[in-house]
Amino acid sequence: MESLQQQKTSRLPFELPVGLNANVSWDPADNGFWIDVPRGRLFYAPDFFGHHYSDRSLDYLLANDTLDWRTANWRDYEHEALESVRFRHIAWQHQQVFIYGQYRYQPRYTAWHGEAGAEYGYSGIRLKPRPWNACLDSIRQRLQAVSGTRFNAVLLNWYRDGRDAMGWHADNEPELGPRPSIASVSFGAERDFHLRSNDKRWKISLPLGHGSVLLMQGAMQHHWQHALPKRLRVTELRLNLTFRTVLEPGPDH
Ligand SMILES: O=C(O)CCC(=O)C(=O)O
Repeated sequence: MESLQQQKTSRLPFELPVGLNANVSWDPADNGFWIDVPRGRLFYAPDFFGHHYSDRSLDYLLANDTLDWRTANWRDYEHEALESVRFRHIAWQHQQVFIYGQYRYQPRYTAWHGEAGAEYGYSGIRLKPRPWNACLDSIRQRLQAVSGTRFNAVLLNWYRDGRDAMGWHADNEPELGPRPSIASVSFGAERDFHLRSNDKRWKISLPLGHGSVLLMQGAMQHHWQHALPKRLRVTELRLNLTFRTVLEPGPDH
């Protein structure tokens, strides 16, 4: 008979498409599943960081000298208004990106931290890193151990509620190299995360909750896309941190 702990851990808490032929193995040391998919590899750990660590991380990442992040209506701080909030540890911004021929505000707030020189660009913006801090560095160390990758930068995304989202894309910018290893950490509200193969044959939907980790490795960014769809029933905020390795300055540097 399986113990309760085994029952909890040995079954993937979401469905993989029939016929995908994914190879799934439970990794007790890191408390997650390694999932080999065609042309890519995932590691999924729904409870990688415990509640205490995850709660403290949320507090740290949103700490500011202006208001209480738990009760503030963050939609009142869109655009330049976000600059009136004095954040202590993270340089949160409401960025405009160039899409479909015009600049538009992103449906989320963002920040970019990392080593000096780890510059990154997408959709017409160029990000210069703010330095590491205690919380980001602590998370980075844990992710480096599980992924075997040395990360030198992190993109932070703050979804104010379920209206904020991210469309289909791949993290395949030249400065991330031919096989980018991406480590994604989520704190706050649980949201669905979608993956689809570039030929649209396969689609995977998985939940990313408070303290979860998802690694995307191998050639995944060149053969799969991912997205965070809107979920209008979600009223709580969520932070997502994707740790990356920037290899060299990009072409439009
Ligand atoms: O919020 C998420 O889980 C997705 C973030 C993402 O796709 C990205 O940073 O490239």
